[in-house]
Amino acid sequence: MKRSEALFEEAQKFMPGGVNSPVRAFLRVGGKPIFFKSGKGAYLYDEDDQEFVDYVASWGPMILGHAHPQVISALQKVAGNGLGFGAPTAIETELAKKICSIMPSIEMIRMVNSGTEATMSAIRIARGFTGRDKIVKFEGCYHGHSDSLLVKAGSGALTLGEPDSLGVPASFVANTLPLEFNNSDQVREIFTQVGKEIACIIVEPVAGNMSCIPPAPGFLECLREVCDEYGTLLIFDEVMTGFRVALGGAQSLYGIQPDLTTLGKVIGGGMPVGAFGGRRDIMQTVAPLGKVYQAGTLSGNPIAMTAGLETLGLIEAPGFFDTLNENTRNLMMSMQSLAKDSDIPFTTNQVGGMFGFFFSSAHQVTNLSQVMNSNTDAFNIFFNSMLEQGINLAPSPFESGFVSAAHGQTEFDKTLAAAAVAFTTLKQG
Ligand code: HOZ
Repeated sequence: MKRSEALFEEAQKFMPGGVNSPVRAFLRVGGKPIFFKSGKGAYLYDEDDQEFVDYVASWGPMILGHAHPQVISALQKVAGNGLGFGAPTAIETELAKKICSIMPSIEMIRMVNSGTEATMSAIRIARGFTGRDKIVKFEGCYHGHSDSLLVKAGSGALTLGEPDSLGVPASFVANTLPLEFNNSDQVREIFTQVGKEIACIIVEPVAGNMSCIPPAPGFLECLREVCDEYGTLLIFDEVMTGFRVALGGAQSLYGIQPDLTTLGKVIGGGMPVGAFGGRRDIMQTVAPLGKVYQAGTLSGNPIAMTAGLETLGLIEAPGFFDTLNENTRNLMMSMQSLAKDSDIPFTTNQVGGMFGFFFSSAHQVTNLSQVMNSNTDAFNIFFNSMLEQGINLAPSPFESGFVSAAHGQTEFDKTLAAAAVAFTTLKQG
C-alpha cells in the first residue's frame, strides 16, 4: 500500500472525510487524495517520493512557487522573535501601507485570518454603513462559508453538489439575492424592484470558484453604475484575484473602483491571512472607531504579515505579471490546440496567472449553467491521467488553476506532453 493511502485511512478516523477542507478529499474525481510532504518552486513531492508539477499553488497563494528562499529566510528570522503577541506590531502597518499603495481604492484596511472572515466582515460593514439588509451575490461565486453567503455557492459547495448548505436557517439567507454571473439585465431588473433595500453587491470580479470565468465586457461597469445610482456598496472579493491577475488585482485590470475589497491568499504568501479594506468613510464604521464590531486574536500575526510583505515585494518587480500572463495564456492555447488535434470539445479561460478549462463545445464559458453543462466525466478522466503523469491539477472541475513565477518551459513541456496523452486517452474512450 502506498504511504499516501495509509495516511488517508488514518486521517479518516479522526477528521471528517480525512481532510480539513472538502475538495481535498477527491470525492468529485474519484481515487484517493495525495499526501504531500514538501514543495519547491513549481513542484510538489508526495509521501511516496513522487514529483508533481503543481497548478493548485495552495489554491492560489504560492505565486512565487513553493518555499521561495527569500520568503523562507525572512520567516526564519522573524519567527525567532516570537510567534505572535496579540498587540500591534510595526510590520502590520508596513503591509497595510503596501497594500494601500498598490490598490488605491483601499484607503484603510483591517487584517483577518481567512477569506471567509474578510467577506463576512465586509458584508456586516456594508449593512452597518447603509442601514440596509439585502445583499446581491452571483451564482457560482464563492465568498467563503459564512451563513449568508452559502447560497448558490461555488467551490467545494458546488463540487459536493451542496451549493446551499444544510444548517443555514432560511431566515439567515432570506436577504441574499443570487443572480446570474455576467447577466447585467438581471442586475438592473432587481435594482429596479428593490434597489433602495440593497446594502451591497459582492462579486468575484473574475469568478474563480466555478473554474475561471472572466467578466463579460460591461458587466463590472454595470455593477458600479447601479451601486452609484442606488447608494449600494460594491464589494470586489479579490481573495483569489488580488495580486494574482495583475499587481493591482482585477480592479486595476478592468479599471473599476469598488467601495470595499476583500483579500486573502497572496497577501499572506501561503500563511493564513485575509483582509478587508476600502473607502475611509466606510472603514471608519469599524470598531473601535465605529459601531460595526469585528475582532480577532490572531489578526495581523507577524509571521503571516512577513510572508505577505516579502511576497508582495517580489511580485512588484517590473514585468512580473506580463510574464505570468503570457506563460499562462500560452499554456492554455497549447492545451486547446492539443484537444483540437484529438477532436475533443474543449475551451479555456485565462486571466493573468489564473486559468480554467472546460470539456465543452461552447465558444466561451461565461456563467454557471454553461459550467454545469460541460462534460465533467471527461474532466475526471483527464484529471486522473494528468495526475498519474505527475501533473497536479485541482481535483474538481469547479476550481481555477494557478501558474507561478517558478513555472518555466521545462514544466510547461512536461504538462503539455502529459495533456497530449490524456486527450488521446479520452479520444479512445
Ligand atoms: N475552497 C477553496 C478553493 N476555492 C479550497 C480550499 C482548500 O481545500 O484548501
